[in-house]
Amino acid sequence: MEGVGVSSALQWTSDDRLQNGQTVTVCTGRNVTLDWTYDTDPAEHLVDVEWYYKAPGNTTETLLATYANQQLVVSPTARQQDAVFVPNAGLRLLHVPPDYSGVYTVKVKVDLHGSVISLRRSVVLDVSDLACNETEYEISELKARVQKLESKFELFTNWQDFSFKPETCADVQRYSVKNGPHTVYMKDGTPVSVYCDHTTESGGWTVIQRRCDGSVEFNRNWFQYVDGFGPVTGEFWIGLDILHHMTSERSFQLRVEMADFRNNSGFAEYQTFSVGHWTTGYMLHVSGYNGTAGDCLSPKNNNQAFSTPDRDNDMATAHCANIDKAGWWYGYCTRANGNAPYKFHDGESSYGVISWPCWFGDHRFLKTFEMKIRPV
Ligand SMILES: [Ca+2]
Repeated sequence: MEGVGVSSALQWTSDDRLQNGQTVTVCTGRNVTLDWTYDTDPAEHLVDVEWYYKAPGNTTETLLATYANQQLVVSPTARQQDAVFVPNAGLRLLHVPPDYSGVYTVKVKVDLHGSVISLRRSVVLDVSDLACNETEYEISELKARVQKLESKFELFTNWQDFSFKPETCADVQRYSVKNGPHTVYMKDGTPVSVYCDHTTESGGWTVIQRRCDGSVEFNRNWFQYVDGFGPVTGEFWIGLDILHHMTSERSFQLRVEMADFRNNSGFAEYQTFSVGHWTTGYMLHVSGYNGTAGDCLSPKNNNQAFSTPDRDNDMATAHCANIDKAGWWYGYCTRANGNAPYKFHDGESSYGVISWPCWFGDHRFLKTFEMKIRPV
């Protein structure tokens, strides 16, 4: 006995993808998959699967293929030689010509306790003309162009692989405004990891020094101050050698930012900033003050060589860097120094702490201190 099935066991699982009687449009020469699948109950036994084709305006169905006893037999009368029959129970047509248009039907028969139940599903295939093909072609061309642009953009954002080599954070700002570590390159091609501040005053700042939590020892020798130390995301000194190379290529401005333990913050900006060659003792050149914290740098530190606790290049009889336990451009032992030992609480001292006495006229401990530069 055969009936058109209302079997609770036989379920078409592809209904959400391909509705019975649905029209599927495909461009000439393309592939199309009519993706039916079915699911049988363990009590059911698959009898066979048959695929049919009916040309438009025709009432006769042509058998394309049969699957039974785990064997697929493609009908010799079927001209759909470019078809792939999937036993469960899809049909894939390759490089369809226009006369592949028509109704495609799959019929599945199962035996349930001696009763044969069959279920049919049909799809109307509409093979479109060449214009559609051209549109498809244009779309695929556009997709290819987008892919190319995407890969270029990826290269651009991973600029280590790109020919553009930024020399400062102002160059980095051309393609990334993300605050944080970035690699820049010295003129000789040496890569240097720096911290970029793209938030303050239009950004583009290369941070050259930071104090914020006392986590890094700044009582260091000459060569350590020359090479730099500390992580750029925390407390660090960028290094005199890098400072010299960077600031000798272009004109730079300097911004010094600070905050105390009493919730005050201030800044000192200098329109010109450069660090000399090592033969000058990495001499500081700074001028053109503007800011809220007072000019604590240009009057006494301009044109001074750098000194460290193990190297006295200052003008004083005393060894200022040794007293302060910090490297700085000392002239006489002035007390404005961002590299002196960090204090973890509010207070005042006449020497030996990070301070900027021009700000409030006292030697209060500073909670944070940051120096950054950018090309003018
Ligand atoms: Ca001295």
